[in-house]
Amino acid sequence: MTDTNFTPRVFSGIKPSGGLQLGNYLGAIKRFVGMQGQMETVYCVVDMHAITVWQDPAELANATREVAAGYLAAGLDPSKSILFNQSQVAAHAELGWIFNCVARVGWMNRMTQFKDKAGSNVEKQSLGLYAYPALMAADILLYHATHVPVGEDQKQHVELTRDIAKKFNHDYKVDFFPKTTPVIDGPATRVMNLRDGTKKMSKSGESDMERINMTDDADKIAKKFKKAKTDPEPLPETVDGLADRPEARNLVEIYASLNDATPADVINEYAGAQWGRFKPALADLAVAKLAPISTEMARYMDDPAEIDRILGDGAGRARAIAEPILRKTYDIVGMLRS
Ligand code: AQP
Repeated sequence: MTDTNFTPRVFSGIKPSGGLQLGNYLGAIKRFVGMQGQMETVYCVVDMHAITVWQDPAELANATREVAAGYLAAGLDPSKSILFNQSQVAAHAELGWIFNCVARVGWMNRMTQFKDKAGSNVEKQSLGLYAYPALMAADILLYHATHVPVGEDQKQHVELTRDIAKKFNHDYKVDFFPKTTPVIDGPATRVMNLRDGTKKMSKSGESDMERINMTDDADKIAKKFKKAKTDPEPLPETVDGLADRPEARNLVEIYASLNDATPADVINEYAGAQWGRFKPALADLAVAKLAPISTEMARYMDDPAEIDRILGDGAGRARAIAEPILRKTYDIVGMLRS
């Protein structure tokens, strides 16, 4: 439920841990653009989150620009939204430390994304990967954000943000941080891996064939959808028929999201269709929707100085909101400042 004691404000981010993939676009960026103009919107390239796993320093700045180019190419307008990269606003790290001291180890131990990413190799992971949901809470609460559009995989972290805000308010007897609402809507809040419909599509997944990159050309997109794993059955007559068919459901949901439709609309059009008919139609639709964005991304990437200027300007506007909130937090906690 939305916290009506606070002015509505949106915050969300994407980490530059590789090139953008279709899940980032449908589950996040496309929805970020949709919220622009409805309330104040603050969007971040969360480079401090990216280094929770190793990032080549020679690549990181470029990957940061590429996520920014993806935002801009998809329609984020820097005159309507604040757009910046996280490491340019030091208050994120400062509030992140305070929240490390509010969050409980037991809460962090329940974070399923850490378990998925660490696998059986927990001891070798960075402390940052384990603590990252507390930094994410700081990213959000530093702006007193009331709404956070994310994909389904981030729901647990936004719920943790609410728990951190609640404990801070309770421990210090204040009503300072809002209860943030995760905004998870539309048909593609969990885009799945094209080779395994039980795993999420990711930037850092092992095989390039399992994801659509925002920079893939038409041939690659067609090839990846053609080779996408499916079961042998044709598309069902009703959406209920997708229930136990993860790969089929994923392709229908991608089609629906790209076409601003619902899975039921897609099934109405393609009921009983064989994959030989549906997959080329999906590839054509994806190319029609993604090609203008990737062309625009390339145009932005040809002018890195302009991207840096936009991020620098956004960082200044972000600091103007964040720093007073951080100062007030220090006062509440009792930090002496001379
Ligand atoms: N497959 C997905 N379907 C829907 N939404 C997705 N998001 C990511 N993958 C999907 C959403 O994109 C936003 C930014 O995510 P992120 O880059 O900060 O972290 P992530 O979720 O860990 O993304 P990746 O692509 O899986 O990165 P790697 O492989 O580096 O960990 C979030 O809103 C997320 O929900």
